[in-house]
Order: sequence, then C-alpha cells, then structure tokens
Amino acid sequence: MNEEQKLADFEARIERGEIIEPKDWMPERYRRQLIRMMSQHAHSEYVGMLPEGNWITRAPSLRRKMVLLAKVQDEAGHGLYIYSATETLGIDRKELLDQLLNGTAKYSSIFNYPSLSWADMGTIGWFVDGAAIVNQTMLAKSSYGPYARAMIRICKEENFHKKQGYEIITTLANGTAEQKKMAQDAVNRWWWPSLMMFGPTDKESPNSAELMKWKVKIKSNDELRQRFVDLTVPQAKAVNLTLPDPDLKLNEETGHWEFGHINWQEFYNVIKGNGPMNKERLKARNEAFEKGKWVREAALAYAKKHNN
Ligand code: FAQ
Repeated sequence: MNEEQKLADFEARIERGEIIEPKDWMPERYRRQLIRMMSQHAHSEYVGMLPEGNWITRAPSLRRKMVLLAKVQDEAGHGLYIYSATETLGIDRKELLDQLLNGTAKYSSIFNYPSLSWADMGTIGWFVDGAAIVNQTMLAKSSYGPYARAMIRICKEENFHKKQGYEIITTLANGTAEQKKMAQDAVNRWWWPSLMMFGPTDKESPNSAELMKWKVKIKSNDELRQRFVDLTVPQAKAVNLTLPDPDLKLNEETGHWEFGHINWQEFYNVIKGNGPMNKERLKARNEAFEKGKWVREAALAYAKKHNN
C-alpha cells in the first residue's frame, strides 16, 4: 500500500471505532499529536503534585495527612503510566523529562496557581480532580489504546480524589464562620482557573479539529467545560457556597448553566510561563530531579549488578 492508501485504511479503522495500538501503522501527524498531548498530560500529573505536596506537613489531622499523602502519590503514579504510554510512540522518557525541566514543555495551567490555605486542598480535589475526571472519562474512549487504558485506571483514582476534596470542603462549609470563609475564599480563587483547564474555546483551539477527526478527543473543549459547570453548580449549592460568577444562570430550554466571560488573557499569560507560580514550579521540579540523582544512580548500579 502507498502512503495515501495507508492513511485511508487508518481513517477507516478510526471511523469503525477500532483501537490503534503501538505497532499499527499511523500517520506521523497522529503520532506527533499524541506525543504532544500525552506528554503534557504526564507533566501535569508530575508538576500537579506540588500544590498539594505543599500541605502534607500541615494537614489538620493524621487521617487528613494520610489521605493527602496517598493522593499525591497517586498523581506520581498517573505521571508514570502516562510517560510509559507516551514511550510506546517511540520517544524516550528522558527526552520528555528534559523538555519539562528546561521549560520547553507545557503542563496544565492550573498548577501555576498557589495553594494558600487548607481549604485549597478541598477545592483542588473538588474542582481540579473533578475537571480532570470530566476530561479523562472522555479520553478513556480515545482511539489510541495505551492512552485510553491508562485513563480507565486513572479515572477510578481521580474519583476518590474528588470525593476527599468535596468532603474537606463540606466539613469546612459546615464549620465555624472562619472555616466557611476560608472555603469560600478557596472556591473564589480556583473557580476560573479550573474552567481554563479545558483549554481555549473551540473557535480558538488549533488542535481540536484534527484530534476529533482521529477520535483522540471525542468531545470538544467547550462541551467538556459546560459539562463540568453543569455538574459543579448543584454541588456548590448543596454546601451553600457561591461560585464567583454573577452571570451563572440556568437556561431552562437547554438545561445548561450559562456562565460569564473567561479571562483568556490570563490563560495565555499562564501558559506562556508568566503565571503566579510558573517559575517556582519549574525550580522545584529541577531541584527534586537533582536531589534524586543518587537514587537513580543507585537503582542503575543495583540493576547492573543483579542482571550480570
Ligand atoms: N494548560 O488546541 P488546544 C491532572 C495549550 S489533569 C496548559 O485546545 P488540545 C490531574 C495546548 O497544549 C490536567 N496548556 O489543545 C491532577 C495547545 O498548545 P500546544 C492535565 C493548555 O491539546 C489533578 C494550546 O494551548 N490533563 O493533571 C491548556 O486540543 C490534581 C491550544 O490548545 C490533561 O492534560 C491548559 N489548561 O486541548 C493532577 C488532559 N489548554 O501544545 C494533580 C489531556 C490548552 O499546541 C492534582 N489533554 N493548552 O503548544 C487534553 O485533553 C488536551 O490537551 C487539552 C487541550 C484539553 C488540555
């Protein structure tokens, strides 16, 4: 088959809902798009440990500390699955990590905001993991097998994460006036950045059309953002917290919650590296990489000794 026939065959497979596996023929552009998106996702999990890691030593009880530790460890695991899945596309993990550490790779905008109070741990679980579940439940049906399979397990864990976050927020929202204020403040700060997690509007999203044609994405950025808003508004009402958007309004005809204008200038500023915590996040990851050097060397020496 010539290249044109191979492409037609590939697209027919996608159309029939078949899953593409690492050794199958795929257009170079499909492979490149997957490496871009999956590596950004893996980096997000890896950098995403930092805002919550910040609170492990200050958790208000042993139970909360154990749960938070387990959650942060889960995020590291998610990073590992997704780095492994990305390697099936023929790129080395070291190259991907280099791109993250030297600042040329992207990771989710949301992790460039600071976690200022304990209530942020609740809000991150509720909003950030909540948004991740909406996005990743869709990606579990993606056309690329290793990515879709990784998403199934990750979503199960993210569900626990979201529940522990909502539980923290429920406790604070039903606590003292000061605790409720702390919960409301965290909700006010994290709401808009959480909506930005879904990426630019469909009109402004350069990759969506191609990704949707090849069923890497099954739903668009705006569709997923709307689903997240529709799910979250009633959850906020249930704990008597207000979402910081005066334009939120239920459209009785469509059944969807309409929402106000997203500050896209802020979003583009953050993804260009100028968000409140971009520099700190990169510095922290580089320091951790340096400090972990002896562990990598010891592990390699051990493997060498025992394989010989
Ligand atoms: N942040 O053309 P599109 C988690 C970039 S969940 C930074 O629409 P696409 C769990 C985009 O890369 C978070 N950059 O792009 C957790 C592109 O730039 P490029 C991670 C963003 O790919 C919870 C440009 O803008 N989840 O970590 C963002 O079609 C708690 C144009 O955008 C995933 O990565 C953004 N928010 O759609 C961990 C899910 N949005 O590459 C710890 C997988 C867009 O051309 C604690 N990824 N950009 O230079 C996706 O679903 C998609 O890649 C989107 C973007 C929806 C993020």
